[in-house]
Amino acid sequence: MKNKNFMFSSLFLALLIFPISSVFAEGKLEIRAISGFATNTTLTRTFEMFVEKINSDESSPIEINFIGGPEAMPPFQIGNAVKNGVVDMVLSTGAFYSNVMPAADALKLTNYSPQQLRAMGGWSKLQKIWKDEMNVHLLAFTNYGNQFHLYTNKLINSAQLDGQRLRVTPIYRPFFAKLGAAVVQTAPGEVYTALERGVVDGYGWTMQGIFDLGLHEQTKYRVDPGFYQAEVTVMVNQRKWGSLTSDQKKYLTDSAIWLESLNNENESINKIERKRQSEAGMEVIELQGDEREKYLAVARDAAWAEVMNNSKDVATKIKSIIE
Ligand code: 173
Repeated sequence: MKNKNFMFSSLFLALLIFPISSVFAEGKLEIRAISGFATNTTLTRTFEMFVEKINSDESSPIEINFIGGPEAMPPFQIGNAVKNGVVDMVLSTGAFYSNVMPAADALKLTNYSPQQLRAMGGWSKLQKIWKDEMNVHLLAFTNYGNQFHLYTNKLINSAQLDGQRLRVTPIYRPFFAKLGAAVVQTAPGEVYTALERGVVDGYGWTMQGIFDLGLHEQTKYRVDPGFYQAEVTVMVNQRKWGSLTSDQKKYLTDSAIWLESLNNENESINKIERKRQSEAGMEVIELQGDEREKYLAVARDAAWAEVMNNSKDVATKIKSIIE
C-alpha cells in the first residue's frame, strides 16, 4: 500500500516537473530546422510548404520545429551547426558552407534535375559524399530551375566586367573575378545596404527573389543569360538521421520527393518574375552570340577550376555524377 502510494506520488511529481510536450504526447519525433535564407521568401517558399505539409499531417511520425532564418543563425555558420548536430536540419546552399565542404558549391553546376539524379542513382552517390564530408543526410534539392543572374547599375556590352564592383558569395566569386570585376562577399541581408551606399555596383542573385530583398529599388539592369542552377538543399545531421526508424526515414524521403516536384513550377514563376522586374523599371542586357558563349563558358570553367583547386578529390567525384 505504502509502495503504491509512493509510486503514485512519484509519478505525479514527475508529471509536474517534466510536463510532457505535445510533440512527445503524439509520439512524434521533433526535428529542429534552420534556414540560411530569410523566411517567407521565394527561396524558402517550397521548404515552408514541406514543413507545413508534414506538421499538418496527423499521421506524420515527424514534427518539424522550424526555428527561423538568418536572424536565428548567420548563414555562413549553418554548415558547422548541422555537421555538429547543433541543429537537426538546415535549408542551405553550398556557398554558405564552403568553409566546411568546399566542393559542395559544385552542385550548382549540375546538368541534371533532382528527379533525373534520383532516377540515375546519382542522388544516392551524392548522399554518400555529403555523409562522408559533411556528416549529414542529403535529403532534398529545392530551387532547381531558378538560375543565377548578374544584376548591375553599370552598363556592360560584352562579357567583360572591368570596373564593376560586385557583391558575391562563393557562387559567383571566381566567375565575376575572372571577367575582371572587383568582388566583395556579403550575406544576402546586406546586399541592399551595400547598393544603397554605393559600396557595390551590382550583385549576383537568382532570377527569383529580388523583390523579397527590395533589390529592385536599387537595380537598373539584369544581365541575361542566367547561369548555373540555384541549389538549395535540405540536409539532416547524420546522427539524427541515424536515430530515425525506417518509417520515419521513408516518410521524410517521400516528403522530399514531393518537395522536389515543386521545382517544376519554376519555369512559370520565372516568367512572372521577368514581367515584374520589367514593370519595376529594370532593363535587360542580353549578351548575344560570341559574348554570350564566352560568358557561359567562363562561368562554368571558373567555377570548376575553383572547386577543383579547393577540393580536388571530392570535386572530381561530384563532377562524374552531375555532368
Ligand atoms: O547569397 C547568394 O547570392 C547565394 O549564394 C545564393 C545561393 C542560392 C540561391 C540564392 C542566392
